[in-house]
Amino acid sequence: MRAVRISLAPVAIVAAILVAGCGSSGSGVQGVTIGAAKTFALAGFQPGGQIVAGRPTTVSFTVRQPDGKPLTAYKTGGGPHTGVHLIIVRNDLAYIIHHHPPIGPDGLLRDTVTFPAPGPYRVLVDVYPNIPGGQPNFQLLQNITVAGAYHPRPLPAFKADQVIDGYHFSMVAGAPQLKAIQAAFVNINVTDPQGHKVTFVPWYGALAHAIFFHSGSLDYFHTHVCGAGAPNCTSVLGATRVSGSSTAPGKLTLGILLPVPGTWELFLQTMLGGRVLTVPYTLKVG
Ligand SMILES: [Cu+2]
Repeated sequence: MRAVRISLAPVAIVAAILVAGCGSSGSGVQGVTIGAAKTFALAGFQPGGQIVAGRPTTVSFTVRQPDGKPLTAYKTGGGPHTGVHLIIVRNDLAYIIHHHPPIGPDGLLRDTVTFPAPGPYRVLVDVYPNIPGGQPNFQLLQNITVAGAYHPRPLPAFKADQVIDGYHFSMVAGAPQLKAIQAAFVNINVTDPQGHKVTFVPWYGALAHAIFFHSGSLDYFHTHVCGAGAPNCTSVLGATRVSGSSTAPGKLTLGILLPVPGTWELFLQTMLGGRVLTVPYTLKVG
């Protein structure tokens, strides 16, 4: 396919102001441009050249602190809320990439990403800094374009039962009734290709990750299901806190907490059979 130059949109220096906890970039945040010297920002984002679909691409950047120096102190330890979460979606939410790249020397983040198809993508960097008394996390954004013809896809209809790689995911009560800012829980039963209840294992500090993007605005939220006693698992939106649980093999209880109404895509991610499986659910939030 023909390569076109990547476009680096000015949204790069838009920082997110932060809702505490696992955090969302809620509506109203993305248009706020803040002087580069006064807040956190992505610095040195690469690639600055063309991106070709299907080809491993090095993505790298640092998080610049308000004083201009790269951030090098990140939260560590158990649970999912550590380091940097690199989450990339195509704007139509047809694809998601979720990595936790290691923090390199001088705070350099570097990862290899293979973009699956052409089109515009949102790169969301969810940062968990180790700043005593500071905010637990915040998000920084970068828009990029992968060369070639973009054929946006409509979101799939909600499906309570889905089979991914032979594993069966069943949202027990069907489509949940959701309201903005109100925490809700859904139960999902998971069986392996032989019909047995699966055993969940931690991946990036959690048994399951629930990543939510708002269709259109690309607002973001993220909740987790953690093992018993795992630290750093609760997500916070304003005054509301939510975390999921898994009380029996094959059973996930997901916490859902979304800042605004509309259509949201939930990407449920869990590692089964040595692979990360992604299960998409299209949710309506009133
Ligand atoms: Cu996660």
